[in-house]
Amino acid sequence: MAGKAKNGAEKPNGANLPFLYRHYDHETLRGALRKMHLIRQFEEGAEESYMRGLIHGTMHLSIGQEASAVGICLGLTDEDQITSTHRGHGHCIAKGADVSRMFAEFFGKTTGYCRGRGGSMHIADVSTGNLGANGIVGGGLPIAVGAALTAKKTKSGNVVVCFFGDGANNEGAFHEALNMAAIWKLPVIFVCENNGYGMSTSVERATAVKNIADRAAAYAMPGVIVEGNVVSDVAQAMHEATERARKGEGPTLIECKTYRYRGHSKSDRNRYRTKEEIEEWMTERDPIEMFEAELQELGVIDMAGIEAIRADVAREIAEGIEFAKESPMPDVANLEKYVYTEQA
Ligand SMILES: Cc1ncc(C[n+]2csc(CCOP(=O)(O)OP(=O)(O)O)c2C)c(N)n1
Ligand SMILES: [Mg+2]
Repeated sequence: MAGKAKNGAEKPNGANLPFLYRHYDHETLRGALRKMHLIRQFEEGAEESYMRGLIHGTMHLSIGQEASAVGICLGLTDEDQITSTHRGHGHCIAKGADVSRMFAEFFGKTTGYCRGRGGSMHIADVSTGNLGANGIVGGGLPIAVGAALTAKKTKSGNVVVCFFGDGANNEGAFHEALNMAAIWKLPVIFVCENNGYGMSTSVERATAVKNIADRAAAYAMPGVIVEGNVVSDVAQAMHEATERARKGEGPTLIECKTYRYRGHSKSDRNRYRTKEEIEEWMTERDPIEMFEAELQELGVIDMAGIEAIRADVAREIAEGIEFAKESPMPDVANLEKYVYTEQA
Protein backbone atom coordinates (compact mmCIF):
# COMPACT_ATOMS: atom_id res chain seq x y z
CA MET A 1 0.00 0.00 0.00
CA ALA A 2 2.99 2.33 0.14
CA GLY A 3 3.18 5.28 -2.27
CA LYS A 4 3.18 9.05 -2.27
CA ALA A 5 0.46 11.61 -2.85
CA LYS A 6 1.13 14.97 -4.46
CA ASN A 7 1.99 16.71 -1.20
CA GLY A 8 4.53 14.03 -0.26
CA ALA A 9 2.33 12.11 2.17
CA GLU A 10 3.00 8.40 2.42
CA LYS A 11 0.02 6.15 1.95
CA PRO A 12 -1.02 4.71 5.30
CA ASN A 13 0.01 1.17 6.15
CA GLY A 14 -1.41 0.86 9.67
CA ALA A 15 2.06 0.21 11.12
CA ASN A 16 1.24 2.00 14.36
CA LEU A 17 -2.08 0.29 14.91
CA PRO A 18 -1.08 -1.35 18.19
CA PHE A 19 -0.43 2.04 19.77
CA LEU A 20 -4.12 2.94 20.05
CA TYR A 21 -4.94 -0.54 21.25
CA ARG A 22 -2.29 -0.35 23.99
CA HIS A 23 -3.17 3.12 25.25
CA TYR A 24 -6.93 3.48 24.98
CA ASP A 25 -9.87 1.29 25.95
CA HIS A 26 -12.52 0.34 23.41
CA GLU A 27 -15.03 2.89 24.64
CA THR A 28 -12.53 5.72 24.19
CA LEU A 29 -11.74 4.54 20.67
CA ARG A 30 -15.41 4.31 19.74
CA GLY A 31 -15.78 7.80 21.23
CA ALA A 32 -12.97 9.02 18.95
CA LEU A 33 -14.77 7.60 15.90
CA ARG A 34 -17.99 9.26 17.05
CA LYS A 35 -16.17 12.60 17.29
CA MET A 36 -14.87 12.22 13.74
CA HIS A 37 -18.41 11.62 12.51
CA LEU A 38 -19.64 14.53 14.61
CA ILE A 39 -17.09 16.86 13.00
CA ARG A 40 -17.91 15.66 9.49
CA GLN A 41 -21.67 15.83 9.92
CA PHE A 42 -21.44 19.16 11.74
CA GLU A 43 -19.60 20.67 8.79
CA GLU A 44 -21.97 19.10 6.28
CA GLY A 45 -24.86 20.54 8.30
CA ALA A 46 -23.19 23.94 8.42
CA GLU A 47 -22.56 23.83 4.67
CA GLU A 48 -26.21 23.00 3.98
CA SER A 49 -27.42 25.71 6.36
CA TYR A 50 -25.16 28.19 4.55
CA MET A 51 -26.69 27.18 1.19
CA ARG A 52 -30.15 27.73 2.66
CA GLY A 53 -29.19 31.25 3.70
CA LEU A 54 -29.29 30.50 7.42
CA ILE A 55 -25.62 31.40 7.90
CA HIS A 56 -24.03 34.60 6.62
CA GLY A 57 -20.42 35.47 5.85
CA THR A 58 -18.06 32.67 4.93
CA MET A 59 -16.67 29.55 6.51
CA HIS A 60 -13.72 27.22 6.11
CA LEU A 61 -14.53 23.52 6.24
CA SER A 62 -12.06 20.90 7.47
CA ILE A 63 -13.86 17.91 5.93
CA GLY A 64 -11.11 15.35 5.28
CA GLN A 65 -8.91 16.57 8.15
CA GLU A 66 -10.82 14.97 11.05
CA ALA A 67 -8.07 12.52 12.07
CA SER A 68 -5.71 15.32 12.92
CA ALA A 69 -8.14 17.16 15.22
CA VAL A 70 -9.28 13.96 16.96
CA GLY A 71 -5.89 12.21 17.13
CA ILE A 72 -4.27 15.29 18.63
CA CYS A 73 -6.99 15.94 21.25
CA LEU A 74 -7.53 12.28 22.19
CA GLY A 75 -5.14 12.30 25.16
CA LEU A 76 -5.76 15.88 26.33
CA THR A 77 -7.65 16.88 29.49
CA ASP A 78 -10.07 19.83 29.78
CA GLU A 79 -7.26 21.73 31.52
CA ASP A 80 -4.87 21.27 28.60
CA GLN A 81 -5.43 24.08 26.14
CA ILE A 82 -5.55 24.57 22.40
CA THR A 83 -5.39 27.50 20.03
CA SER A 84 -7.15 27.02 16.72
CA THR A 85 -7.35 28.58 13.26
CA HIS A 86 -9.83 29.91 10.70
CA ARG A 87 -10.44 26.21 9.84
CA GLY A 88 -11.19 25.30 13.43
CA HIS A 89 -14.60 23.58 13.73
CA GLY A 90 -12.96 20.17 14.07
CA HIS A 91 -10.57 21.42 16.77
CA CYS A 92 -13.48 22.82 18.81
CA ILE A 93 -15.48 19.60 18.60
CA ALA A 94 -12.47 17.38 19.25
CA LYS A 95 -11.75 19.44 22.39
CA GLY A 96 -15.30 18.96 23.64
CA ALA A 97 -17.48 21.75 22.25
CA ASP A 98 -21.25 21.34 22.13
CA VAL A 99 -22.48 21.34 18.53
CA SER A 100 -25.79 23.05 19.42
CA ARG A 101 -23.96 26.09 20.77
CA MET A 102 -21.65 26.02 17.75
CA PHE A 103 -24.59 26.01 15.32
CA ALA A 104 -26.19 28.81 17.34
CA GLU A 105 -22.98 30.83 17.01
CA PHE A 106 -22.90 30.26 13.25
CA PHE A 107 -26.55 31.34 13.01
CA GLY A 108 -25.70 34.54 14.95
CA LYS A 109 -27.92 33.63 17.92
CA THR A 110 -27.60 34.63 21.59
CA THR A 111 -27.21 30.98 22.66
CA GLY A 112 -23.97 30.66 20.66
CA TYR A 113 -20.51 30.37 22.20
CA CYS A 114 -19.89 34.10 21.67
CA ARG A 115 -23.56 35.12 21.90
CA GLY A 116 -23.65 35.28 18.14
CA ARG A 117 -20.95 37.98 17.93
CA GLY A 118 -18.15 35.79 16.61
CA GLY A 119 -19.42 33.30 14.05
CA SER A 120 -17.52 30.44 12.50
CA MET A 121 -14.01 31.87 12.87
CA HIS A 122 -14.12 33.02 16.48
CA ILE A 123 -15.36 30.16 18.61
CA ALA A 124 -13.69 29.98 22.01
CA ASP A 125 -14.62 27.90 25.04
CA VAL A 126 -12.24 28.21 27.96
CA SER A 127 -14.25 25.65 29.96
CA THR A 128 -12.98 22.92 27.62
CA GLY A 129 -9.53 24.50 27.23
CA ASN A 130 -10.25 26.02 23.83
CA LEU A 131 -8.56 29.44 23.78
CA GLY A 132 -10.14 30.21 20.47
CA ALA A 133 -10.13 30.06 16.72
CA ASN A 134 -8.31 32.89 14.98
CA GLY A 135 -8.93 34.56 11.64
CA ILE A 136 -5.34 35.80 11.49
CA VAL A 137 -3.07 33.24 9.86
CA GLY A 138 -0.45 32.36 12.49
CA GLY A 139 -2.36 34.36 15.12
CA GLY A 140 -2.63 31.44 17.52
CA LEU A 141 1.11 30.81 17.71
CA PRO A 142 2.12 33.60 20.11
CA ILE A 143 -1.05 33.06 22.15
CA ALA A 144 -0.16 29.38 22.63
CA VAL A 145 3.36 30.32 23.70
CA GLY A 146 1.93 32.76 26.25
CA ALA A 147 -0.45 30.11 27.59
CA ALA A 148 2.41 27.62 27.80
CA LEU A 149 4.52 30.16 29.70
CA THR A 150 1.63 30.44 32.19
CA ALA A 151 1.49 26.64 32.49
CA LYS A 152 5.22 26.53 33.18
CA LYS A 153 5.25 29.42 35.69
CA THR A 154 2.23 28.09 37.60
CA LYS A 155 3.57 24.50 37.41
CA SER A 156 0.09 23.37 36.36
CA GLY A 157 1.39 20.36 34.44
CA ASN A 158 -0.87 21.30 31.53
CA VAL A 159 0.18 21.36 27.92
CA VAL A 160 -0.88 23.72 25.15
CA VAL A 161 -1.49 22.64 21.56
CA CYS A 162 -1.18 25.17 18.79
CA PHE A 163 -2.95 24.16 15.56
CA PHE A 164 -1.94 26.07 12.45
CA GLY A 165 -1.89 25.53 8.67
CA ASP A 166 1.01 25.16 6.26
CA GLY A 167 0.43 28.78 5.21
CA ALA A 168 1.35 29.99 8.69
CA ASN A 169 4.83 28.46 8.61
CA ASN A 170 6.14 31.37 6.57
CA GLU A 171 4.80 34.00 8.98
CA GLY A 172 7.23 35.76 11.31
CA ALA A 173 5.05 34.80 14.26
CA PHE A 174 5.76 31.11 13.60
CA HIS A 175 9.53 31.57 13.88
CA GLU A 176 9.35 33.86 16.90
CA ALA A 177 6.98 31.49 18.68
CA LEU A 178 9.04 28.37 18.05
CA ASN A 179 12.26 30.08 19.11
CA MET A 180 10.80 31.44 22.33
CA ALA A 181 9.13 28.12 23.21
CA ALA A 182 12.44 26.32 22.66
CA ILE A 183 14.71 28.63 24.66
CA TRP A 184 12.25 28.57 27.60
CA LYS A 185 11.43 24.86 27.19
CA LEU A 186 7.71 25.55 27.24
CA PRO A 187 5.07 22.77 27.33
CA VAL A 188 3.64 23.51 23.89
CA ILE A 189 3.05 21.25 20.91
CA PHE A 190 2.99 22.95 17.54
CA VAL A 191 0.67 21.05 15.18
CA CYS A 192 0.93 22.02 11.54
CA GLU A 193 -1.99 20.71 9.51
CA ASN A 194 -0.35 20.59 6.12
CA ASN A 195 -3.26 20.20 3.72
CA GLY A 196 -1.11 21.02 0.70
CA TYR A 197 -2.40 24.54 0.08
CA GLY A 198 -2.72 27.99 1.59
CA MET A 199 -5.75 29.27 -0.33
CA SER A 200 -4.72 28.53 -3.95
CA THR A 201 -0.94 28.41 -3.34
CA SER A 202 0.62 24.97 -3.03
CA VAL A 203 3.16 24.30 -0.30
CA GLU A 204 5.82 23.59 -2.95
CA ARG A 205 5.40 27.11 -4.34
CA ALA A 206 5.40 28.84 -0.98
CA THR A 207 7.80 26.97 1.30
CA ALA A 208 11.54 26.49 0.77
CA VAL A 209 11.93 23.30 2.81
CA LYS A 210 10.41 20.00 1.70
CA ASN A 211 8.69 19.26 4.97
CA ILE A 212 7.44 21.85 7.41
CA ALA A 213 8.71 19.60 10.21
CA ASP A 214 12.23 20.33 8.87
CA ARG A 215 11.87 23.83 10.32
CA ALA A 216 12.09 22.33 13.82
CA ALA A 217 15.85 21.82 13.44
CA ALA A 218 16.35 25.60 13.46
CA TYR A 219 14.74 25.76 16.89
CA ALA A 220 16.36 22.68 18.43
CA MET A 221 13.14 20.75 18.90
CA PRO A 222 11.94 17.44 17.46
CA GLY A 223 10.16 17.74 14.12
CA VAL A 224 7.84 14.81 13.47
CA ILE A 225 6.05 14.02 10.21
CA VAL A 226 2.88 11.96 10.50
CA GLU A 227 0.19 10.59 8.25
CA GLY A 228 -2.35 13.17 9.25
CA ASN A 229 -5.30 11.07 8.09
CA VAL A 230 -4.38 8.10 10.27
CA VAL A 231 -5.65 8.58 13.82
CA SER A 232 -3.22 6.08 15.33
CA ASP A 233 -0.18 7.77 13.78
CA VAL A 234 -1.32 11.21 14.89
CA ALA A 235 -2.15 10.02 18.42
CA GLN A 236 1.20 8.26 18.83
CA ALA A 237 3.22 11.32 17.78
CA MET A 238 1.08 13.46 20.05
CA HIS A 239 1.54 11.08 22.98
CA GLU A 240 5.33 11.32 22.69
CA ALA A 241 5.24 15.11 22.33
CA THR A 242 2.92 15.46 25.33
CA GLU A 243 5.14 13.28 27.55
CA ARG A 244 8.14 15.38 26.58
CA ALA A 245 6.27 18.62 27.28
CA ARG A 246 4.93 17.43 30.66
CA LYS A 247 8.44 16.35 31.70
CA GLY A 248 9.70 19.89 31.12
CA GLU A 249 11.74 18.96 28.05
CA GLY A 250 10.10 21.55 25.84
CA PRO A 251 8.16 21.84 22.60
CA THR A 252 7.71 19.56 19.58
CA LEU A 253 6.64 20.39 16.05
CA ILE A 254 4.27 17.81 14.53
CA GLU A 255 3.42 18.04 10.84
CA CYS A 256 0.21 16.23 9.92
CA LYS A 257 0.07 15.60 6.17
CA THR A 258 -3.56 15.87 5.28
CA TYR A 259 -6.00 17.30 2.73
CA ARG A 260 -9.12 19.41 2.64
CA TYR A 261 -11.86 18.11 0.37
CA ARG A 262 -13.74 21.38 0.10
CA GLY A 263 -12.41 24.63 -1.32
CA HIS A 264 -10.51 27.11 0.84
CA SER A 265 -13.72 28.93 1.72
CA LYS A 266 -17.16 29.28 0.19
CA SER A 267 -15.93 31.29 -2.81
CA ASP A 268 -13.24 28.80 -3.95
CA ARG A 269 -13.74 27.19 -7.37
CA ASN A 270 -10.85 24.73 -7.05
CA ARG A 271 -9.02 25.98 -10.14
CA TYR A 272 -5.56 25.32 -8.68
CA ARG A 273 -5.95 21.55 -8.24
CA THR A 274 -7.32 18.66 -10.23
CA LYS A 275 -10.48 16.66 -9.66
CA GLU A 276 -8.35 13.51 -9.74
CA GLU A 277 -6.20 14.76 -6.87
CA ILE A 278 -9.26 15.49 -4.73
CA GLU A 279 -10.83 12.16 -5.61
CA GLU A 280 -7.67 10.23 -4.78
CA TRP A 281 -7.67 11.59 -1.25
CA MET A 282 -11.41 11.07 -0.85
CA THR A 283 -11.44 7.49 -2.05
CA GLU A 284 -8.08 6.15 -0.90
CA ARG A 285 -7.24 8.07 2.25
CA ASP A 286 -10.47 9.10 3.86
CA PRO A 287 -9.65 9.40 7.59
CA ILE A 288 -13.05 8.16 8.79
CA GLU A 289 -13.14 5.15 6.50
CA MET A 290 -9.58 4.23 7.44
CA PHE A 291 -10.29 4.56 11.16
CA GLU A 292 -13.44 2.46 10.84
CA ALA A 293 -11.41 -0.22 9.07
CA GLU A 294 -8.73 -0.08 11.79
CA LEU A 295 -11.27 -0.39 14.58
CA GLN A 296 -13.03 -3.29 12.89
CA GLU A 297 -9.69 -5.01 12.41
CA LEU A 298 -8.98 -4.61 16.12
CA GLY A 299 -12.41 -5.94 17.05
CA VAL A 300 -13.36 -2.64 18.69
CA ILE A 301 -16.52 -2.19 16.64
CA ASP A 302 -18.59 -3.94 13.98
CA MET A 303 -20.65 -2.56 11.08
CA ALA A 304 -23.83 -2.39 13.17
CA GLY A 305 -21.94 -0.37 15.79
CA ILE A 306 -20.66 2.02 13.12
CA GLU A 307 -24.14 2.51 11.72
CA ALA A 308 -25.49 3.18 15.20
CA ILE A 309 -22.84 5.89 15.69
CA ARG A 310 -23.68 7.53 12.36
CA ALA A 311 -27.40 7.56 13.18
CA ASP A 312 -26.84 8.89 16.69
CA VAL A 313 -24.61 11.68 15.35
CA ALA A 314 -27.21 12.55 12.69
CA ARG A 315 -29.81 12.93 15.45
CA GLU A 316 -27.46 15.18 17.49
CA ILE A 317 -26.77 17.35 14.44
CA ALA A 318 -30.47 17.69 13.55
CA GLU A 319 -31.23 18.68 17.15
CA GLY A 320 -28.37 21.19 17.12
CA ILE A 321 -29.66 22.88 13.97
CA GLU A 322 -33.17 23.00 15.41
CA PHE A 323 -31.83 24.53 18.64
CA ALA A 324 -29.98 27.19 16.63
CA LYS A 325 -33.00 27.98 14.46
CA GLU A 326 -35.25 28.44 17.47
CA SER A 327 -32.81 30.50 19.54
CA PRO A 328 -33.30 34.28 19.78
CA MET A 329 -31.35 36.83 17.75
CA PRO A 330 -29.25 39.34 19.73
CA ASP A 331 -30.81 42.68 20.52
CA VAL A 332 -29.35 45.45 18.33
CA ALA A 333 -29.21 47.74 21.38
CA ASN A 334 -26.71 45.28 22.97
CA LEU A 335 -24.53 44.73 19.97
CA GLU A 336 -21.36 46.16 21.50
CA LYS A 337 -21.78 44.14 24.68
CA TYR A 338 -19.75 40.92 25.18
CA VAL A 339 -17.34 41.83 22.40
CA TYR A 340 -14.37 42.39 24.71
CA THR A 341 -14.32 41.59 28.41
CA GLU A 342 -17.86 41.48 29.79
CA GLN A 343 -18.72 38.24 31.52
CA ALA A 344 -22.11 36.56 31.58
C1 LIG B 1 -1.98 37.33 8.49
C2 LIG B 1 -2.96 36.89 7.45
N1 LIG B 1 -2.60 36.88 6.14
C3 LIG B 1 -3.48 36.47 5.19
C4 LIG B 1 -4.75 36.09 5.54
C5 LIG B 1 -5.75 35.61 4.48
N2 LIG B 1 -5.83 34.14 4.56
C6 LIG B 1 -6.82 33.55 5.26
S1 LIG B 1 -6.66 31.88 5.28
C7 LIG B 1 -5.29 31.94 4.32
C8 LIG B 1 -4.59 30.68 3.91
C9 LIG B 1 -4.07 29.92 5.07
O1 LIG B 1 -3.52 28.71 4.64
P1 LIG B 1 -3.08 27.63 5.68
O2 LIG B 1 -2.35 28.26 6.81
O3 LIG B 1 -2.37 26.58 4.91
O4 LIG B 1 -4.46 27.07 6.27
P2 LIG B 1 -5.63 26.29 5.49
O5 LIG B 1 -6.55 27.35 4.98
O6 LIG B 1 -5.01 25.51 4.40
O7 LIG B 1 -6.27 25.46 6.53
C10 LIG B 1 -4.95 33.25 4.02
C11 LIG B 1 -3.79 33.64 3.21
C12 LIG B 1 -5.09 36.14 6.91
N3 LIG B 1 -6.30 35.76 7.33
N4 LIG B 1 -4.18 36.51 7.84
MG1 LIG C 1 -3.10 24.81 4.17
